[in-house]
Amino acid sequence: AVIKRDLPFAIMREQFYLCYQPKIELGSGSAMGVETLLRWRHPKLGEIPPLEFIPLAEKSGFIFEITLWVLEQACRQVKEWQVHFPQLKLAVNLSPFLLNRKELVGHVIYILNETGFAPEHLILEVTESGLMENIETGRHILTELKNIGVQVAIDDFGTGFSSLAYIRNLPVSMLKIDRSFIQGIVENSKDATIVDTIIHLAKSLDIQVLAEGVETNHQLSLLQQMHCDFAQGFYFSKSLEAEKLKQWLEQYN
Ligand code: G
Ligand code: G
Ligand code: NA
Ligand code: MN
Repeated sequence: AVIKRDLPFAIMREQFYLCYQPKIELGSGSAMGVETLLRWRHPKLGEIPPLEFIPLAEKSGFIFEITLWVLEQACRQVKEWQVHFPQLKLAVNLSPFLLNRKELVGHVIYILNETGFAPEHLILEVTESGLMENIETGRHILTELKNIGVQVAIDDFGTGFSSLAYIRNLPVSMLKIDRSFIQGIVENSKDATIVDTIIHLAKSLDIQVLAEGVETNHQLSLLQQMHCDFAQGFYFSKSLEAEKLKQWLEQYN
């Protein structure tokens, strides 16, 4: 109840902050970009996980304001990092509830202009299940985003009952294979087959593919053998606060 009561004030009271997790290009081994993840530090309750407050924000509609806040902050931050790491892309999670907000694209354009962030360096991540539930309006917004140069990635791919035949007709530039499949690829040959198949099909559709939740060297080498394009996970780094992430970039590259 406190969470619900205080959520609408969290931006104004400066209780939100962002963490960033790096994404690695497996071919070159270099950092391709970062995914930003929202954190809420409540003065009484401490750290409140997004899984607790994002659903509330979605119900109340406050997710719209939160997402724009995240986008603006992260664009400013990554723009700073791009001075030293010009290739760096920024990925922001987009709640499926926003796929039917027609004003969204106008706000995205406004924030890109205001921060001077290149649209080609922005990736918006939409979960597979969220997209499938809002397929018609989703298609419309994704097309508009593509037209302004923003990339769209399908998050948690493999969990949402879509087919690649469906994805083929959406303006999507990357699939993020859900970490539940990556977890098992070393021990479980079925998981390995699923991952290998997703990678092959994505490539044949000219869509980039990223493995989520990579935790071990063994998983990484399998993914390299499968010619996966990108990876993300604790093996490289957990999500870090801005200052720490900057240090990570400096040491990694
Ligand atoms: O890193 P973490 O435990 O915080 O992420 C938990 C979940 O919260 C993930 O599914 C992630 O996509 C989601 N999440 C984190 N930040 C945001 C955000 O800014 N917007 C939305 N919609 N979801 C987010
Ligand atoms: O749904 P989304 O992919 O946006 O969620 C990001 C979530 O995945 C965050 O909670 C983040 O902490 C978690 N995460 C990122 N990398 C790893 C990993 O290597 N292993 C595990 N178990 N979780 C991870
Ligand atoms: Na994500
Ligand atoms: Mn995911």
